Amino acid sequence: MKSGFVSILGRPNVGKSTILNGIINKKVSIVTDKSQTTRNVIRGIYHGDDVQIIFIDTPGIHKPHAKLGQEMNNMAYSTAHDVDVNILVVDASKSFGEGDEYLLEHLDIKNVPLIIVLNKIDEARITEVQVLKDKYHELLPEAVIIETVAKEKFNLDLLIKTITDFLPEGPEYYPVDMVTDKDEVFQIKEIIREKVLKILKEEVPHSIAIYVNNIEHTKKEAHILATIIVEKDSQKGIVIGAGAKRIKLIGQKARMDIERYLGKHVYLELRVKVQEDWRNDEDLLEKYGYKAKKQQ
Ligand SMILES: Nc1nc2c(ncn2[C@@H]2O[C@H](COP(=O)(O)OP(=O)(O)OP(=O)(O)O)[C@@H](O)[C@H]2O)c(=O)[nH]1
Ligand SMILES: [Mg+2]
Repeated sequence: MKSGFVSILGRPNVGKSTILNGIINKKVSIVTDKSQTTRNVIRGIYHGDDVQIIFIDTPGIHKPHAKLGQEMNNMAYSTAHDVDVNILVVDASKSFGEGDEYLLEHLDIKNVPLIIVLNKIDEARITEVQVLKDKYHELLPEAVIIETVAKEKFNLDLLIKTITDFLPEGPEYYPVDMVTDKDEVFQIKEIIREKVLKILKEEVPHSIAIYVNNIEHTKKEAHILATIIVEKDSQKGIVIGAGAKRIKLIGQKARMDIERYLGKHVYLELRVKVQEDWRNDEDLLEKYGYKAKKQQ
């Protein structure tokens, strides 16, 4: 059988996690319309006919403003070397700019076969796609270029086929029933964070982290206590909302998804806590699971 590791790289919000979920056919990585949704390295395992591909979803590479952002970039950079194939995902509806230059300057993808995925072609003009193709062909002449609409799974089958052609003969690294390397606590944290990202606007989502204090399982139920960490008092008020309406909505939406994920009834209690400037605090970054070296 063929098998190997594939890193999914790119700027924030280009559709990396959507590609992973589309290929795995299961939501292993959260997706929102906000930049910097993914904050960790997340493995998703594709089990095909005589092929196993371990995809590594990564945080979007961006010019960092806090230590958290640096750690997120480092997670992405560090996955690009020890893989069999790199996928560089590009938003085809946007023209090539500073953010793309920043990525190419900082990311070392020279020595590994590269597939450039021009995603969101549903939102791009044919002429714009051609300009991007010419640009990437000039910059990275060895790379294979594929156009996709990840949201509709368009051309993801072609992407799998193209990756498989690059892969060596290898072992089955993961058992067939395993689709991700992330555990229950991680998935629960991410479900809650996704709801916060979706319900809150602009700056606040970047300032939050989720901490799962406790999970108690019985056969039919799970009792979960989790804390939404914010950076400032003012953000605490925003998360809670007038008459606690917003936190209730976050809790309701998260509970429904966690119930689907665990397959049992869930009681979810959410608290909000201010932890000033946690995004620049090494110890707190580690506590909340955002230190690059801890991901390896
Ligand atoms: N129109 C269109 N939207 C897409 C497509 N693929 C993904 N999206 C949307 O783009 C947004 C970002 O998708 P994500 O998968 O979270 O992007 P990401 O690259 O993982 O983002 P980060 O985790 O922040 O780095 C979401 O709103 C998706 O629904 C596509 O092919 N077409
Ligand atoms: Mg993502």
